[in-house]
Amino acid sequence: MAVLLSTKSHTMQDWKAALLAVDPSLEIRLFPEAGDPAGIEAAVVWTAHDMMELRRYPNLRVIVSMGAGVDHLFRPPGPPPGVPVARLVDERLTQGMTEWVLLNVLRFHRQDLDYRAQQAAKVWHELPAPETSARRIGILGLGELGTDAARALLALGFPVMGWSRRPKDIAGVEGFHGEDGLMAMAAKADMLVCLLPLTPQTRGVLDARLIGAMKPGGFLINAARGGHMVADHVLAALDSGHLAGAALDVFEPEPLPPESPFWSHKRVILTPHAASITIPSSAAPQVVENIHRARDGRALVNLVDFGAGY
Ligand code: NDP
Ligand code: OXD
Repeated sequence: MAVLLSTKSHTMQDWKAALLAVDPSLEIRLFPEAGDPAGIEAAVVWTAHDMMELRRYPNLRVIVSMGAGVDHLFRPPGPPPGVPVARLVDERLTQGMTEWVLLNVLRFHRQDLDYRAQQAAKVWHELPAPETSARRIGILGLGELGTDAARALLALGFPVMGWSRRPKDIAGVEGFHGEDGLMAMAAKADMLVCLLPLTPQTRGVLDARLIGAMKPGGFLINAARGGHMVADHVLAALDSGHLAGAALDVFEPEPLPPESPFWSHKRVILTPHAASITIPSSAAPQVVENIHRARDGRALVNLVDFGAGY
């Protein structure tokens, strides 16, 4: 039985090598050359893959996402009925995200947008010293990524709040949940950081209502999914100055079209869905573990909860 691998062409060979380094006995087929559909037992896929295709494989036992997010797999028609889906929880992916969050929190906290503008205009002018203990950060999503970012920000001395679906108790983090909790957190936040999965419940959460609940002059940081953000609302808040800046890694659609105003907005820091990139050699052991578990009928690790959608 074989493993189907489907990802961006430039990472396909790296993934194949990484999986074979863990288990040299795997037969790996590179999409679209899947061969006999009945011979496929596992599919390791990233966004480009069409779920309709996977319905043609009668012996498929598991689908593994090459990333932490699985929203793309749940777009209609969704995974084939009865086939479990696993996602990645990976130390290096988490570390990469925490670095990206820290980079942007510190960039805004240390008035870097203003200092860059002053540099461009050759202005020598000292701005008031920022106070770390007074810059309150609210994190939407306290999962693998949100919790790690929260701990790193706490270690730097920022007051940290977090919003999750279920109540959570993380030392030093003021917890919120539910719709009221989100608005209460936003009202206290100087910066909001979105690290939520994209589900029907979280789509569009970064909208005028949420941003309007923040104090004027706040910052928005989104590394989750473009679908969390109502783009026009974020742009309007940046243009009015209610938001003093935004660091955005994810968009809908991707790649971001050249005509998007985000590209040239002076208060926007933009990266091309690169906040944290999966490193195949780091992720491969858990992917192979899940292939073995599915083959033996054992419980999967990092199993996606279809009911919750993440
Ligand atoms: P987890 O599943 O570990 O955590 C998700 C968190 O979001 C949990 O705290 C969960 O609450 C919370 N949540 C889910 N739904 C809701 C809701 N309706 N209301 C409030 N809170 C909710 O995910 P990860 O931390 O591993 O990843 C988060 C996302 O980051 C991924 O789904 C992906 O989209 C994105 N990502 C982006 C990358 C990039 O490079 N830009 C790289 C990697 C990931 P609870 O704790 O109660 O379950
Ligand atoms: C992920 C991503 O979900 O890269 O891992 O966005």
